[in-house]
Amino acid sequence: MNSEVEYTVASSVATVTLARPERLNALTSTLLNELADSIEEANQDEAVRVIVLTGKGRGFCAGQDLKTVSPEMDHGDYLKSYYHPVVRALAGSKKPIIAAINGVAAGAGLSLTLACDFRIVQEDAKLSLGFINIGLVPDAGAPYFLPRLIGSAKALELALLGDTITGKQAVEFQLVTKAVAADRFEEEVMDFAQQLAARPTKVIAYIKQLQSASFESTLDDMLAQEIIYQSRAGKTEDHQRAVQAFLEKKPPVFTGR
Ligand code: T3D
Repeated sequence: MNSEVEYTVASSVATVTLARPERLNALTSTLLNELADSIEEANQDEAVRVIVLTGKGRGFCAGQDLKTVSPEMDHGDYLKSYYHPVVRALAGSKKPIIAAINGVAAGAGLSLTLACDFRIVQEDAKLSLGFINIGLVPDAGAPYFLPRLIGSAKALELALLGDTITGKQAVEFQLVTKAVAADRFEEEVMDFAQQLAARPTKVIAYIKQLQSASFESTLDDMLAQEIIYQSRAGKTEDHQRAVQAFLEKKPPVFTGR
């Protein structure tokens, strides 16, 4: 049973909630272990077609719990043991993951959202990479994901200045999928999740795997990869039924098989 992460499944959506609201869901080793396990559990569960990652209370996540950091600890070892399994679980998830950023996201809290597929943020949420403000380099996958998401110049701006931007400004940075008013936030996140859940789940996994291979591959590599994944997609029940539905002039119904 988890103590710092809540996990629920409803209507094909697994909601994974960082649950230390009294500390703005600041990250501990326990929380990070539970988070990696929850993402794994959602991936194993056939009833789950979409994962939503969010925070309990008024914030999403304030980054590493600075009350647990000591001069004796080796930050590199800590990253390897606790953060990297989470980053790998998020980035390697076969199911699409939406980071529902319900308030402040700072430091590694923001980094973790970058490993997700979509980021929906509250308009007035405050986002900050912030590592530089405490004399650390960005981590938890941010140096990998951020330049890929928003380009080198903007990534360096956020990393070196450590400025706080609002959810609305994050849209201009192309850092997030969309910004939503606080009073419509939960509804919009769930609508978005349901739209994704109604799509061909296996094919979504193939698209994610193909795209993640892209930046490290040559054209020939990618042409070889698309042969493999399109061959798999073509054998799915969802593809075959969708073609049939098209021919019968009906809307497709995807079951994720
Ligand atoms: O080993 C490693 O590799 C370490 C990895 C590090 C990765 C990182 O994430 S480094 C970045 C760490 N995070 C920060 O530097 C952010 C620190 N927090 C803040 O700057 C502010 O709290 C926020 C901007 C996030 C929010 O401000 P505000 O005014 O909305 O809330 P607050 O009053 O500052 O915080 C509320 C409570 O949460 C407060 O506790 P209290 O005083 O009511 O008992 C505050 O101390 C606590 N809190 C907030 N952030 C953290 C925290 N406690 C521990 N660690 C935190 N990161």
